[in-house]
Amino acid sequence: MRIAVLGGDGFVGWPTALHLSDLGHEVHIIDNLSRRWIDTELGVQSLTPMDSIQERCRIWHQETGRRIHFHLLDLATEYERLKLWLGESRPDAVIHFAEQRAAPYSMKTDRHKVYTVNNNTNATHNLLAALVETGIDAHLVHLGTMGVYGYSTVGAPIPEGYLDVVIDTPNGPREQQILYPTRPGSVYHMTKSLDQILFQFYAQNDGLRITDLHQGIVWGTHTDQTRRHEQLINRFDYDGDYGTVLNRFLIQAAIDYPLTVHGTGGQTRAFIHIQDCVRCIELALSDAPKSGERVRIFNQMTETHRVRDLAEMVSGMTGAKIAWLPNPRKEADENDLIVTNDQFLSLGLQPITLAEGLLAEVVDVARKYAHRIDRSRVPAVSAWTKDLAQRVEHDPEGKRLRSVS
Ligand code: USQ
Repeated sequence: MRIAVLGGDGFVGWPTALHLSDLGHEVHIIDNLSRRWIDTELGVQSLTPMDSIQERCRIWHQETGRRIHFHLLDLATEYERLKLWLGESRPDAVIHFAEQRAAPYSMKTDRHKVYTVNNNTNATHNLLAALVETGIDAHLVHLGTMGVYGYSTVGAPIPEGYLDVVIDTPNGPREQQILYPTRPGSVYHMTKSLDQILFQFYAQNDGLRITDLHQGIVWGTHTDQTRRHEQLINRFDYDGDYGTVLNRFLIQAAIDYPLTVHGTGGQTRAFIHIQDCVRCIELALSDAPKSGERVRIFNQMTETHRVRDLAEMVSGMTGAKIAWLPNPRKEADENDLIVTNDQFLSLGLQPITLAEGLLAEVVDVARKYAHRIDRSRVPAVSAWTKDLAQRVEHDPEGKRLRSVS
């Protein structure tokens, strides 16, 4: 297949591009390199040293003989170029990762909220409009998030996209399936909720074939392909905006930084290893909906964990201390989470679990590159509201001199 990977320079996009190229597909990365610009804005860098996208593609060709093509294009602002590219290249599948993906970044300031909404919503809508206009029958696979549903305790499993409801009508009760209600907990998660509605409309109005993957928090860094050469290495974010919770705990342990648990750490979240992410995308590609069918929605996660249990596990493995910090986010202190993922299991996914010792591998990555960590970028200081900003802990290590009078 000819596959366009939009956002193919990112944390999940890059290993996906490699995985699909390895399977023999013709892969085209489309990316505006915004993630690299955001690193510059924030004054941080990936824990792992990343080469330019062109160099990464060159090394992949050198190692495998396969070519990955790179196109510098901004989906959100360059609609005409996008349409032209799609019309000329006519991909069989389009995988859409090209959105700003950090909840804390999306909540930093009003400017970051505006950027995240403009970028994510326009990117998705431009793509949908261009697919209709060019008449391409490509299967669109979108990286969505479990977080569209929010994280209050429901007491029942979260189904894969659709909820059976019974509606009282004048003629008696009627059964229906509706999109599972969204309840996003950040501006970023809100944009992914808006995406769902855009997909629903374009699938029903224009017969676009769409799969939406509701992914959990990704952990790990290597996949089979990124391991092949040091210069193919994946990015690894550890800073307070882009680092995700388990990867952050692992690098914190590696540099003897207290594990930054928000609140009581009672938040339960869905997780998936990066190797399973790329496998799930392969599986989703092999099971495309037909034109006229509703959007196919998968829960792309393999296990759920409570944040404090993860902190205690990493602490037990490494001896790291735990810092219990005021939560900068507006989220439930404690929640349960039950998620169904039957569709991927039935397609043959064999999940990699935390228990398999892979955590140690990530600690090794963290130790190897620990010299690249800027400790001042570790605290998560982006607050969800002005009130919460008052009590954000900027110094989890307790190193700053404090007044005693
Ligand atoms: N947390 C801590 N300490 C930290 C960092 C986070 O206790 O140092 C807590 C947060 O308060 C939150 C939980 O850990 O309760 C998860 O935070 P996260 O930063 O790991 O994940 P999140 O902001 O939800 O976003 C990440 C990805 C996003 C993806 C999402 C999947 O950045 O792109 O959509 O995970 S999900 O969480 O299932 O919505």
